[in-house]
Formats: sequence, structure tokens, C-alpha cells
Amino acid sequence: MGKNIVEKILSAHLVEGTMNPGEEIAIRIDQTLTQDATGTMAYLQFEAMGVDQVKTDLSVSYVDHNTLQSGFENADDHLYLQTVANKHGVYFSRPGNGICHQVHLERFGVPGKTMLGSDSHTPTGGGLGMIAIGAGGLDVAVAMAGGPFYLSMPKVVQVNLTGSLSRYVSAKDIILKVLEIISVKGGVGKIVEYTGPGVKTLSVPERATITNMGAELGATTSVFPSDETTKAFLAAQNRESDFQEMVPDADATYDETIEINLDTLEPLTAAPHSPDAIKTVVSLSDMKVNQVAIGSCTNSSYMDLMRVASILKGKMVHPDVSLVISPGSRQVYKMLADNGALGVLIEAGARILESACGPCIGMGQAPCSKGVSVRTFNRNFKGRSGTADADIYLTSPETAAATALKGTMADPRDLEDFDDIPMPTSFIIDDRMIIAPSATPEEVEVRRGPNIKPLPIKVPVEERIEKEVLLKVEDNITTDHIMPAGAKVLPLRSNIPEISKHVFCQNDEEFCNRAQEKNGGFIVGGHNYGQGSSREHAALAPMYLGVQAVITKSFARIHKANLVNFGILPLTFKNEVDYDSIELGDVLVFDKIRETLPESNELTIRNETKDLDYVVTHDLSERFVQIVLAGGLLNFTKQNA
Ligand code: MIC
Ligand code: SF4
Repeated sequence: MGKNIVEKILSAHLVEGTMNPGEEIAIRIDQTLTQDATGTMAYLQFEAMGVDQVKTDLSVSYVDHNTLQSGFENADDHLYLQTVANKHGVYFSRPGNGICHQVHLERFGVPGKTMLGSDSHTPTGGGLGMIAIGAGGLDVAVAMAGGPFYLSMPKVVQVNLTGSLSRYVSAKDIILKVLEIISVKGGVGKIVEYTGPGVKTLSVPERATITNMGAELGATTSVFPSDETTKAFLAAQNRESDFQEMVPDADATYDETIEINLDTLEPLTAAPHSPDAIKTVVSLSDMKVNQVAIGSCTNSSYMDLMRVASILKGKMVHPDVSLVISPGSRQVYKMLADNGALGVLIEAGARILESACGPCIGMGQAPCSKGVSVRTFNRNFKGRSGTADADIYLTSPETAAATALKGTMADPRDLEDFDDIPMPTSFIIDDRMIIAPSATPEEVEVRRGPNIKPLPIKVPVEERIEKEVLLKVEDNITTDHIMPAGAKVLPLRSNIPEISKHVFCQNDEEFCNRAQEKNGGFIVGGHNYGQGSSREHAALAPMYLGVQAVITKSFARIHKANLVNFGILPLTFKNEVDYDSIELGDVLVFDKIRETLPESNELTIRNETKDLDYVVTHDLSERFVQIVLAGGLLNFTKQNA
């Protein structure tokens, strides 16, 4: 029987298991990527493993998130990351070189390879035909040390594209359409593979916009074929030798199929506060807008910003709108500067930022109170922009640019035609902002400023836990709720005791104090708990506060793996109605844990306060059970060393 692309790449990298959906498999990882906000922990963990040099084909450490440097903390982190990379065989992309996913696509991604990245948008690499998966920093550290990556074999969903996009309809509108169809939890346990005649109408950066935001489906990753378009893109990046064709066999089969006719798409937007709250742009055309932000790893490629420049050319941003633009990489920035497009943007009144994540992660440019901000980003969770009561709408660059001119949400199809922008046949190649690892690693001294605090380690799970419910939350809780980011909190990513003070602070300011007073306890959640970012701090900081188990209706993939990696039990209600009877402060008793967890997927928890018994389940493999019982992956690895 023929194979699809996912099966081809996974089978070529399989080291354990059988590729039946739901069964645990382990795959060899060719490349890793880290960014600064998750990277410091990943390298502290890598150092704790005592491996001298990374064992991957390629590992790259990027600095793109914490670039504000309002105190010494971020700069300390950058110095640590640069020196630790230099010592252990990792390439270092300096601050200013661009957003990890954009730079990786341009300079390093290779069709047919596997990549693990400590950032949930690592699937951007799928635009080049690689299996690129987001994970917690500890899993990436293990991959750098040469260990395989364990996951349950996902189902493969085919998204078959026919037709071609109409004028001013964009790749972003395709992924917004997919989000409308399958929702933010529709991709859990699945990989999305794009097929069909529509594929060849999309450039590599457009494909990457789609695979990037596939993270918002909850999918393990997304992948496009690698074809003539891929070859041309790699050639333009002076990397044609990295090309490998990667297409599904003619008789390949899929677990599910979604059909999208590109001819029928129109400009769309994700309305507050979820990437799957899809509306047409036309339906919001009277809405006043205060801010437009263009950039992020979803939409900051050369072609994206050239289209924006072409729309803004000779015009002025509406007086009530603040327009900010962050080019995705130094390559993009330099090309815009050289061809005059940067001048066009400046002339139109755009506020040009450095090439980094910036406003996407709340690093400055928070909108005004109750502000409406239209962004080309991938997430619009409440509060993520830095303004708790702001409304964020996610759109294509074309819609964003049209909106910036009009002052209200604007359908770009009403604009006059923009210049035809050809895909460059050669990009400016200058890798001097990427530092190769040292040839004499023994001479490199790793610099650790006062912001780099040692990693807290948990004790093994006890046989009996009798503790209170510390918090009860609803469906679709994101890791931005659990462990907020933004300019104030992000600098504490290397300091767990300090960052822990901010856990769940947007949901309940008292959470941290309560957790400490009660000496830890349980969290109860709804569906899709932990969606969004891969930040392991959303497990590590609750672990530091004594959280023993999280009981939900369902989990998002990366967060569940992070909970296990830090020794917190991820459990689900067998009967969802049980969720309703639990209240804050209820005392739950969970007995004979060490005895029953390895033997059964069903366990009983007693609610002493309500005099009720709940059946909870887990779907952890034998290996994950041992990891969680050991108090996390580091303990488990030491035990088995
Ligand atoms: C995000 O977009 O939420 C981030 C910031 O890039 C995160 C990583 C992090 O929290 O450091 C992600 O997507 O994984
Ligand atoms: Fe950076 Fe935003 Fe992309 Fe996350 S989603 S990597 S914060 S640009």
C-alpha cells in the first residue's frame, strides 16, 4: 500500500514501536531548534545530562523572544545561551537575526528531515516538507543528547486543496478556514498533510504560514509536499543541494480528508479570544481599529511585507491607527531596505521594530484600554497582547494593511490592484549573525549571570495524596493563562522561584499564595487544557508550587507531555459530569497511586468534602507512567543511567 508523506518520513526515522494511530512510537531527531524564552531551561537540562557535544545533525539556538532588555535579565540569558551553544556544538543565531521559525525556514530546514523545537510553532518547517514538531525544552534537550522523541502515532488528516486563491485572498485565510472547520482542539493527536493541485499555487513561505498556524489546531504538526516550488525556494536561498522530493504515493491513504476549494475563499479573521472564532472580514467592516501589527513567525516573510509595502505605497496610515511592523528576519529586513520597500513603509507612517517576536508575545506595543488590534499573528488569547481588555483580531497581511489605511476593518479586495510581486530567484545570503560552535569547546567558559537559577527537581510521586483543589478552570485554558508571558514576566524564565509567583495570576491572583499555604494540591480543568505555547514553565512552575495532579476533560498534547516530564499526573474524568460537582477547596484523596497507575488506566479519586468517588483515566504508556512516578524525566533518566 502506498505511503503518505507523514508515513514516509516517520518510517525512515522510526526507532521503536509500530505506526498504528494511538500507539507509542519513538523517532530519531535530525535537527533541533530552541529560542531564548524556552532555551535557557533546555540548555540547563542538557548540561545536567552531562553530554559534551550535541548528537544531532544540526542544533540551532535562536534569540528572538526576550529582546526588550528592560533590565539585566534578558541580556544575561543571551550571554548564557551564546556561550553554552558555543561549548556544546550548537549554532547561535544572535539577537537581531530574526524569528527562529522564519530564519530556520530560510537557512536550515531540509525536506524529509525531522526536527524538534522548544516552541509550538516549530511546524513552520513543514512548509519545506519536513516533520517539525514543537515540544517542551526537556524533550529537546534529550534530542540534543541523542535520545529519540516519544509520541503517540498521530492520525493523518489530508487537507486537499483545489483551485487557486483569488486576488487579495491569502495563505492566512486558508489556515483560518481550516481552524473554522476543525477548531482549536480538532487537530489533537493528528498530523495535517496538505495535498492536491492547489499546493503548487502556493510558495514555500505561504505554505509555512499554514503549517505555522497549524499549531493552533492542536495538531502534532502539519506538512506540505516538497516539490519544484520547494526546489526553487532552496535554490534562491543558495541551498539547492538540500532539496529532496517528498510527495505522497499515488495510492496513499489518510485517516480523514477535508476538501478546500481555494477559489471559494474570502478574507477571514479570528475574532477575540480564540484562533478558531472565525468571521469574514466583510462582516466586521464598520469596526474601528486602534492598532495594526504586522509580523510574527506566521506572516513576516519577504513576500508578505512586499505586499504590505505595495498596498501602503504613497499613502498614509489612518490618524487613529498605530501601525507597527516587525520583519521576520535580517534577510527580509535587508532586502526591504535595499529595494526601497522599507522607505515606503516608513513614509506611510509605520513604526518599524526590530526583527523579533515583539508584540506577538507582549514584548511592547500593548494596545490601548479596550483597544481593537488587528494582527497578522497566530494567537489572540485574552491578555496576551499585554492589555487585559483589548480585543485582538488575526488576519492576513493584506487585510491588516488595508485596515491600517482605512481605520476600520477593511476588505483588501476593495483596494486597487497592487504591483505583481515576483518571488525572488535569489535572496540576500549573509549568515554572519549565525555563530558556528567552537572548534575548541574545552576552552569555552559558560557565562551564568545572576538571572540563571538552578533547575528545581521534584521528588517521586507519593503513594497517597490528600490535598485540596487549588483552582477550577473552564475549557480551552491556554499555557498563556497558566504561565503568562509579556515584558514583565518573560525575563524570569530562567528563575523558577520568581516566575512561579505569576502562575494563573490572570485567572486568580490568589492562586500562588493559596498553593503555597496549602502546600500544593490539585488543579481541575475542562477540555483542551494547556493549549497553545510549548512553554514547559506552565508545568515547571506549578510543580514548584506543589501541584500534584491536573484533572481535566481533555489535554493539549505538548502540555500533557510537559506535565509528565515534571512529575505532575495528567488525569481525565471518565464521566465528564463529575467536573460539575467539584469545587475550589474540596479535599481529594488519591490513594495507592504507585501501585495502581502502572496496572490500570482507570483509577478512583475520592472527594472527601462531597462524599463522592470519581473515576479518572490516563492514557500514558508504560514509559510515561515510570517517568511521572519518578517525579519527572530528569529523575527517570538518572535512575536508568
Ligand atoms: C508563543 O508563541 O506562545 C511562544 C512564546 O513562542 C511559545 C514559547 C514560549 O512560551 O516561550 C510557544 O509558542 O511555544
Ligand atoms: Fe514568536 Fe509569536 Fe511566533 Fe511565538 S508565535 S515564536 S512569540 S512570533
